[in-house]
Amino acid sequence: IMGGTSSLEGSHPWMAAIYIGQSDFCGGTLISSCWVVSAAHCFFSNPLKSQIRVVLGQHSFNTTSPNTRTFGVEDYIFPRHFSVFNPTLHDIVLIKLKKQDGRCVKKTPFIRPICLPDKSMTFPDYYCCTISGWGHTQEKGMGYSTLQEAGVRLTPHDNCKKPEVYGNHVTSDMICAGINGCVDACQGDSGGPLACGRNDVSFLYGIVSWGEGCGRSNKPGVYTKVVNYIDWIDSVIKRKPKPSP
Ligand code: 4AZ
Repeated sequence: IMGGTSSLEGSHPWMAAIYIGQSDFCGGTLISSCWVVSAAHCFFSNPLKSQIRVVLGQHSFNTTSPNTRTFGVEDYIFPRHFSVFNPTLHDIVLIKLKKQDGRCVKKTPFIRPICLPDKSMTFPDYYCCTISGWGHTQEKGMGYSTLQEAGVRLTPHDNCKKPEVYGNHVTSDMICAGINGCVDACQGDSGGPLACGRNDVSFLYGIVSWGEGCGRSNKPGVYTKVVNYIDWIDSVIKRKPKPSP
């Protein structure tokens, strides 16, 4: 995260740290007792499940504490249309945690799922949402040890689709955020949440996906638009879908 600040421990209790193989890392978000969502592009090399660890309740990078719980991965599932040849499209993956003594997550003050929006939920242009992660704090920088957070404003879609911004690379399955550079997600933040609040409740509105560099002016961060995938998420995690109006 560029332009952020260190978070207070426990202030992003849905934040997951996902360690893949020997050296890959991504963020993720806990959405129910056994399921974490992240970015599909983090998994596009089809890593062995046995080589993946999901840490919840983590504050400092690569550091366990009495507040952390570490899970193995039972499975990970891409949406039907995800393709490794175009990994910025449909950049969402569902990760099923392995149970430990018959359950996955036991809620604690440091570990609890975020709310999923319903599929008709929208937030207005320029609305201020929150990103968090352990990724680079400069485009040519390093990861940060304590979980960083920052406020970013939602970029109007027409603006993000301008030729001098991203043109047709940005689709209706994406949300842009970050208006004038400086504050942005960066390498290592991929898969983590863009959380937007309503009435003091945080909703998972986007997933850190891509962008040209980090914090460049006219190059906002691009996020997977979670509301477009709610039916798919419901079907995979067998959550009861809300009756549509
Ligand atoms: C990355 O490489 C990455 N500025 C993630 C987010 C952004 C750029 C790059 C957005 O994972």
